[in-house]
Amino acid sequence: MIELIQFPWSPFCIVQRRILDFSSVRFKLTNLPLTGDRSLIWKLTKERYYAVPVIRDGRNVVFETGEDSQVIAKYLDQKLALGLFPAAIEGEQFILWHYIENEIEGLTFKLNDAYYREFVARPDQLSYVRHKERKFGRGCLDAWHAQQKEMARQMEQRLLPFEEMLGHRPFLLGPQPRFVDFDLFGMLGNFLYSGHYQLPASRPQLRKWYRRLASARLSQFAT
Ligand SMILES: N[C@@H](CCC(=O)N[C@@H](CS)C(=O)NCC(=O)O)C(=O)O
Repeated sequence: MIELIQFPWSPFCIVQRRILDFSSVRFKLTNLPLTGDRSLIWKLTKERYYAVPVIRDGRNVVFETGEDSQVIAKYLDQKLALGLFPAAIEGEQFILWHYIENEIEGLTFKLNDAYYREFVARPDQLSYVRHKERKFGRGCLDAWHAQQKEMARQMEQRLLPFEEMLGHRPFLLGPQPRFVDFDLFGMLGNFLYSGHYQLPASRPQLRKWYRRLASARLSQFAT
């Protein structure tokens, strides 16, 4: 059985989780301890990777090879015949997933992290704070808490192109979901994880799309 090793709130893990749910395949979820103990992944990947998500599928252990790679999604797409990466729209998808994973994710993870105390267990908070501060500087989590309004406003602006696209079709690139739909869904799923936010009221098409994708199944579409 396919196993997804994850943190439940991680945007990139939500992408893969929704893809697996979409496929209706049976899969197992394994949550990593937050305490900085990545030994399960380190061992599985033969000391080549320590981030999440990672997929274990029998003897195959699948993980990203670069910031831009979509190794896991492409593996699941091929194995489960999901039609997420048609060659004819590879270029459009490439441009879009950069925007999604940089311009959108760069705000959404901070908005969620502003509430880390509510979803990271107390004993794990020290390593969480240290991990964030080593990358983003001292006091970053409190600063993100203070800057929520401004960041949410920026996010709303950056979501406008998706709102415009979804005014004309049910999914970002046409009548059925492609990889970029799941990618955006993962970033927004992370944004919504703390329970403190909603998708902006000024983005009604996006809100409808989010609900549509949350329950979409492969069997509804001819790939
Ligand atoms: N581009 C990678 C990014 C993965 C990533 O940044 N994962 C985070 C969690 S959301 C992580 O595990 N970072 C390393 C760490 O926490 O030590 C992907 O798509 O999987």
